[in-house]
Amino acid sequence: MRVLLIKPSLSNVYRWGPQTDIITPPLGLEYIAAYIKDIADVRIIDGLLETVNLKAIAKAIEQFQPDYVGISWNFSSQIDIARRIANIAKTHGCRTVVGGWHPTLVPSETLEFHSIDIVVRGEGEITFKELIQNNSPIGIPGISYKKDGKQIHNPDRELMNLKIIRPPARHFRSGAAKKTYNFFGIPVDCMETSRGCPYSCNFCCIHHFHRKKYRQHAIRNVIKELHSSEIRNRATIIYIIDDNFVVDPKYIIELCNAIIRSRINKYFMTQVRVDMVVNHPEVFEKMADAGFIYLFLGLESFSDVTLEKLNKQIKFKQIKYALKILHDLGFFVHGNIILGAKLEDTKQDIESTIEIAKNLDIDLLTYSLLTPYPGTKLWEQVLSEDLFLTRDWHEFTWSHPVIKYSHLSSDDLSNYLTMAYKETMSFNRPWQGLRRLVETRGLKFNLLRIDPIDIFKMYFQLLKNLRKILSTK
Ligand code: B12
Ligand code: SF4
Repeated sequence: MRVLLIKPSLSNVYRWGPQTDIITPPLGLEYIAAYIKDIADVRIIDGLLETVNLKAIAKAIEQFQPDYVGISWNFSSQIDIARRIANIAKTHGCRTVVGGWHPTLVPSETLEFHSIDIVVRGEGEITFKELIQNNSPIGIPGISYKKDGKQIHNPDRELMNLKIIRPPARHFRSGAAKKTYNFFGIPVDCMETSRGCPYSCNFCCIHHFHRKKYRQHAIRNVIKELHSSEIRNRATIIYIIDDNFVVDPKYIIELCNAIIRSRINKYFMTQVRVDMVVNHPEVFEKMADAGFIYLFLGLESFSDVTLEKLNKQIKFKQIKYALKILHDLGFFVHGNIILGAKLEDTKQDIESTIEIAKNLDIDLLTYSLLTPYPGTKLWEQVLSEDLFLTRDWHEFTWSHPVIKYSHLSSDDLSNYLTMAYKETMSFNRPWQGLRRLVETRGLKFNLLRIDPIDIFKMYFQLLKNLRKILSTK
């Protein structure tokens, strides 16, 4: 059995902001590959690589002649590219399977497309393995498929026990891929230590995907993975992709102690919540000691009323306090703001957000527009109040307006998005971050882990990218 796994390009994903310079490995497909490598001849094509386009994909399918083509469709706005790949695979007689966040959110709609045979809902490791083993979708939990023109949705699969999950099969990466994965110019690898999140922000589709459950990997397995040759020999910075890294302070302190004890000497970045910083500063101190340098925080809004409407369970006062704690610990802090986060927002609300952003002591701020996904409270509200401007997934990029507001037009929102970047992206911010990284934790402390050339390279890339954005918008 031959299986080709494809991660489509991000051609229609969020094009704003410096994070477009982050090119990360196809971790989801590498997890899947780990489960089928013993029962199938597997290859992975990563559409993020410069050399990969639809022609190259068609050629690879022609040469490899896979029985199954599996497409990873995480961003809803990848609809065109995901469908075009499925079309190519179908013309070569392959069975097409799509998995990832988008098909999991809307399996029926996904199956309506003529070139898609099977949808794997939720985590794909065991479901896809069983599909390949049985060479049939019948009776396999977690699968939706078509039979005689009718859709069949098998029951959900139980969530996996992450304590015994196999590590991702990173060895499927090509030489070009190894050279490509970078975070602002620094070799990066991705890892996962948990899945899910216990919070319920009203715009976030995580509950639909992970069914309100939060699960952790075994610490000894995380450490083993960090010591694997693919990570040890190539990556300088490890991006822990967990949606919410600090949920269980005890686990994080144990994990950080294990990282320190095992002398991994890598830098780390991840995503965390403001309230955890404020309530558990000791965890963040330990993270700094373990090599965490870059933290992403979903700030979403500076208005307590809006934060409450989003069910974010944080306050503006906590945002400011969290920034101080993190800066005192030497972290580089990246925050994201949702413009128009409240459906009643006025021009004045957005202008005041931009004013506050200008004066906020943070190293990098990015912005997005409120975007609803099925399975969220926001989706239900926008649907019931008939507020969708479009239901075309192509537009669900977080940078296109997709909702009707009472006091804001689509042009207003697009203009404010441009304005927010232009007015608040200051070159001083990342430089301050660099100074802090060097001064606060001490140059010696940081140099233990990273080549100084790398850190300057990272900042240079960050600034170059900011300049590019500012000059083109
Ligand atoms: C890391 C990450 C990023 C990184 C890298 C993204 C990239 N280049 O791929 C960065 C920071 C750049 C990023 C940015 C954004 N992201 Co993001 N990101 C993630 C995150 C946290 C982890 C992805 C990951 O590696 N997961 C780990 C692997 C193991 O899981 P997986 O890929 O989902 O694969 C599993 C299953 O989905 C399934 N599966 C997946 N593919 C396939 C294929 C087959 C054949 C099968 C059988 C199964 C299968 O099986 C796998 C194993 O269980 C996810 C949320 C999440 N927890 O997954 C959001 C997520 C994908 N991001 C999201 C969004 C919205 C964005 C932004 C638009 C946000 C913004 N406002 O800026 C931007 C887009 C910018 C861009 N140009 O990429 C949304 C997408 C929602 C949607 N429906 O479109 C998600 C789901 C977060 C959320 N809860 O809303 N992101
Ligand atoms: S936005 Fe973050 S904190 Fe809120 S539910 Fe999603 S992952 Fe959890």
